[in-house]
Amino acid sequence: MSGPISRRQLVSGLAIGAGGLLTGCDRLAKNEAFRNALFSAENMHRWTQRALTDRQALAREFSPEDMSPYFRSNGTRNPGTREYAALAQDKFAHYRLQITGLVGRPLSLSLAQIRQMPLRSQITRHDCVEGWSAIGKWTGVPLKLLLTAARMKDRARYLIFHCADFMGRTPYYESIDLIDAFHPQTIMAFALNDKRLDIAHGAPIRLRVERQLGYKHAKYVMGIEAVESLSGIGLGKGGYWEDRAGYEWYAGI
Ligand SMILES: Nc1nc2c(c(=O)[nH]1)N[C@H]1C(S)=C(S)[C@@H](COP(=O)(O)O)O[C@H]1N2
Ligand SMILES: [Mo]
Repeated sequence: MSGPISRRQLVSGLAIGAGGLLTGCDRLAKNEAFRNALFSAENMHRWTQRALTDRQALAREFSPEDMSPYFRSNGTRNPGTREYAALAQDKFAHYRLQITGLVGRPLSLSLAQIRQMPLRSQITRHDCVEGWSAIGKWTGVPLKLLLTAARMKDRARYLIFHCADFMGRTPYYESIDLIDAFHPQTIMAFALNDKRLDIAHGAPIRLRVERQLGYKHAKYVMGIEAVESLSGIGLGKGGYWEDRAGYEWYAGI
């Protein structure tokens, strides 16, 4: 049901489809009276304002004293493929982040190039569905700068993050919509707690999408692809865990 939202709609503040942001209300909406009141013209306006503001709100940021002494690692701790081992061996000097799909100018960026872009650091709490949290400082380039540099097309609705690791034979991947892609705290992070990202935490670069749960934060990102639809990618549900275990595609916290 999630309604895709274009960048143009976002910018002009018209980003509200019939579905998407109202998903949580399906059950209540079956009650006719409730539904009529809820979807009356004036309430619709209030609702949509509210839903949009909620999605664009910032995740809490912490101070250095709050940082966890130990930041767990979860899922893949080393992709273990020959390709990845070769990249890791020379400290990712030959790594290139590919930005492809619905873009006017596909990019292939080295870590040195990425580090020269305007950067952002944020101390945030990572929450894993498996029941643990950790507070850490992440540094990286805002995703929106990469998308602007690649001249993402108006037709794009989602960003796919292609990862270097496999679960069994299936590659890990994730996806987000444009609200999260342009969110100021959404960064491609190459440092954790002021050190180069280590292999366990997703070296050389990983997504931080601070309003969502841990599994959305793709590690070992090799490519970012702008697409119109999630169908045809993996099993079409927008992520490895969404495809295989029925995890929510939008894992808001
Ligand atoms: N490529 C990839 N990204 C991934 C995973 C993974 O197994 N492979 N695990 C996810 C899960 S469930 C969590 S909680 C976080 C863990 O990040 P960390 O290892 O840096 O703590 O990464 C997420 N991103
Ligand atoms: Mo997780």
